[in-house]
Amino acid sequence: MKLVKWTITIGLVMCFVHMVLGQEAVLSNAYNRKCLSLDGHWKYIVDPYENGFYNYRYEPFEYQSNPGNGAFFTNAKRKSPADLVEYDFDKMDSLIVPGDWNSQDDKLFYYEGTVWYKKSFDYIKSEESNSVILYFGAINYTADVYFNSKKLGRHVGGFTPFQFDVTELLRETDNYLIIKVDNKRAKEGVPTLNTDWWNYGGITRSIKVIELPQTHIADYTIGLADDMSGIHGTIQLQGNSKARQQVQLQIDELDIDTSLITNASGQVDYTIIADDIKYWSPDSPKRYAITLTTDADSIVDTIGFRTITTAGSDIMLNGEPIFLKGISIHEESPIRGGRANTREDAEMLLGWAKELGCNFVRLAHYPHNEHMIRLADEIGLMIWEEIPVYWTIDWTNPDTYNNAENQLSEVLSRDKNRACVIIWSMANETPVSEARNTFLSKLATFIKHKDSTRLISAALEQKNYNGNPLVRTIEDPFAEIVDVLSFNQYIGWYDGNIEKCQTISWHIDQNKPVIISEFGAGAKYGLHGPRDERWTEEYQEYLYQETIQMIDQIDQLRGVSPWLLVDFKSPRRVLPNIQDNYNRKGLISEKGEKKKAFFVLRDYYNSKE
Ligand code: GCB
Repeated sequence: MKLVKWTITIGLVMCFVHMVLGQEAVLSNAYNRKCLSLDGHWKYIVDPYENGFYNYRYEPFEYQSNPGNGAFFTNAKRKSPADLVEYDFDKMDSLIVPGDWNSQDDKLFYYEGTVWYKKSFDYIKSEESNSVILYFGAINYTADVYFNSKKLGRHVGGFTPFQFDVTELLRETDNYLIIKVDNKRAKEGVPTLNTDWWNYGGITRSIKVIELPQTHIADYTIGLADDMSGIHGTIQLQGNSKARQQVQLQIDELDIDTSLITNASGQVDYTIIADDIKYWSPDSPKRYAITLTTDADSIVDTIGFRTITTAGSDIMLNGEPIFLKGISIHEESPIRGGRANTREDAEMLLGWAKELGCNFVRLAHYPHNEHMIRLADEIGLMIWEEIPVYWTIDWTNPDTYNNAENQLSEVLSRDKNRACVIIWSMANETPVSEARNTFLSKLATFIKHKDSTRLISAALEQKNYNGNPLVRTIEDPFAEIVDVLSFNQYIGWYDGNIEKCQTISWHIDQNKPVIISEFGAGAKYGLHGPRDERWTEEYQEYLYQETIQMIDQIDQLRGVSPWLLVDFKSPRRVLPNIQDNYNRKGLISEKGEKKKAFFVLRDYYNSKE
């Protein structure tokens, strides 16, 4: 028999931290919604001069009432490049979506600019009154989206989901979706001009047509109350009948079957006391099947319950101290190459992390695809998620800030119900300045307000203590704001002297957990030699041995995520026969071959509690 559990409204439980739902949040749990996938072959046109977007005065067509009638155009009121005589998509080749263009067309290997994509499809709604949205997993970097000749809007940011409602525009046959994808780097962008990874362009994640009842479950949170007395969260309906609707929340395994009633704005906050929850952890990634049901709608999810906090210099998972045995990962597909975007890619990458003995992964340097997050949740890997606020961002530009905040907000929308995500990282190796401190503090305030169920951090930089190069410290005002003090360090690699590790000591006076978010050395798989010879596997192996000894002396050390699991493509790494466009700091080559240092780290993790 199911017990109806005790439900309290949020007014009575102000002591519980919670997550705030965003106004413009993307649909919660789109991953599990029935959909028509638009993956597959898309026609494409490469447009380096952006003739499909600008007229010969370099004015965008869509902002003009009469753009002029140059020789290139069939009509002056053109709203989409499909109207351009030369732009005959049907005669063009195809690219596979999801996928980057660089690894699909040799001519586009180095290309940074605009490519137009087009896909046609028929669609018959199952209920005439239903709403239909187009859901985009991610497009790098700027996407101008046109549907049936109408501009839906523009999205900026290469690694997060967004959506448009197309209910009014949809027809039963010959719908066509055209997307201008532009991956040009920009000073004011996030990331900015300069990075150490390949700027893969294209529709890199899936696009779905999702049909929803007119009034539907648009957004929800569900998690463990911070005093662990039960579960709590918020549900938000959208649609004409969202007010005073009944929502049934069921978790069979916990005997929970609770009726909730939305308020006038379609929202309900709830807390349900439950004392028999098995908590999620890497050792036991227990998750519960949940169902939310309304008159018209129903959605299932799989949810782990955990708390993550700090106490002095400890990281506490479910109230117990834990050491984060991690590895950093770029979103690149081993063996196949290009952006990783399938469940199989995630299985390979996270499978290797497990083999290393990891309980934690740092997904660098931008939000990774959702398969990574879902799989980590399932197999028990804690995650550090990060936005591409990397190196030298345009700190004083308000648009740049808004862009960064928007990316953070979109990844939060997507992943807020995943227990495995324990850290939001605001930035990587950003130089201290007033403007940067303000920028990062604002981001931290934003995410803390939206989600106090996770820790925040940033990969900071270390420096000499009192001018002494042998004593290292963290001197950064943002160190006062983060929950976890993380920093990157490459002692023994960029200085070329591994023995230096034996002479370094650490002066860290912040009473916070410390994570070494990066260390590493480049090695070409199969290249052997003495341990002081750069690029050999022996050099990398020795650096790992010495670094582990060095950082183990930091009292507050509570985790490490070395740089990194697999060699990855970067235009900065051009040394012939060694790098060949790859950053070689992987413990595994891009072909899947394990280097000697892999086993050093594995042994260290196996020896750690
Ligand atoms: C870093 C960066 C990372 C680079 C790495 C390197 O500090 O955070 O993006 O790839 O160093 O290999 O130098």
